[in-house]
Amino acid sequence: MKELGNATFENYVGMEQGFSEMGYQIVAHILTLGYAVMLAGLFYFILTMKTVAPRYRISSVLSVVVMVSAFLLLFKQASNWSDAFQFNAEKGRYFLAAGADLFNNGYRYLNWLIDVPMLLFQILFVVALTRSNFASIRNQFWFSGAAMIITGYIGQYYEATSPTAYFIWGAVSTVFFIHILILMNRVIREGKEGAPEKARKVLSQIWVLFVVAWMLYPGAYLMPHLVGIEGAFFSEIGVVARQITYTIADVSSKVIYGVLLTVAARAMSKQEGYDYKEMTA
Ligand code: RET
Repeated sequence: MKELGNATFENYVGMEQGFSEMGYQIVAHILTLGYAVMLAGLFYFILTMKTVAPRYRISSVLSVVVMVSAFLLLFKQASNWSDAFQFNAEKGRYFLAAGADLFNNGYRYLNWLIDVPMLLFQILFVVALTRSNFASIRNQFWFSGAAMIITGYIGQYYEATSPTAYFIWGAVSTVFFIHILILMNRVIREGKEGAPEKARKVLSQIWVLFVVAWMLYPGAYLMPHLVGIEGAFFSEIGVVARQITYTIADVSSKVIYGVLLTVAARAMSKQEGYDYKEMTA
């Protein structure tokens, strides 16, 4: 077990008992679905930009930035998966390929370093803060977002080798995550104050989506332990569950979140006299 160093646990499964055809393919397909949705989202955000008043369009622009970076990352992640494991006809399973790069989730973390500040920022261009200071919230979002990811990135290297380092870095990351949740709750509560009824409803949905989708990431971090480190550590269930969790989280936190913000911005635009439906009728 030592020969793989700080490699993530997907590689340990690939070295020991390997992946079944079904387990391997589910991951390959779900990773492909992930980047396909990002490309589709890219077109959605470009094509719907004009449906909101000019002051809200920066939100769509930020979604476009997120889609492009997520598309590239997930494309890379999918080829990393198919390069890292190779079918062994004798055993009828997929094993670590000789001479190839190991599988690694680290690309994701570095992608979040771009996407997390963008996603947090984005809502500030849709809602109007009543009491809080825009620049202060923005800076706190930046700081805690980056700190949460960098500490988590370091921690994930230890998931197979040092539970202590893994849990300590994970706990530090969680402190920043809680700070982000508190800030976001405040932003949404203030944002609802002057907003029209329809936008208020959508903002409530955004809060629920935000909490659920963002919690999936620490869930995926813990996955090798959630499924039972003794029994399932060397099983593909944890691997498949983790990649499915990441994909649901990515689609929710980037695409659905962006769509809901567009819907909220459209309701606000309408209240301010920018009614796209009427303009094009
Ligand atoms: C880590 C480490 C373990 C503890 C916690 C984490 C939180 C990660 C989050 C990531 C969100 C990513 C998003 C990406 C979108 O592109 C780093 C897994 C709390 C919340 C929204």
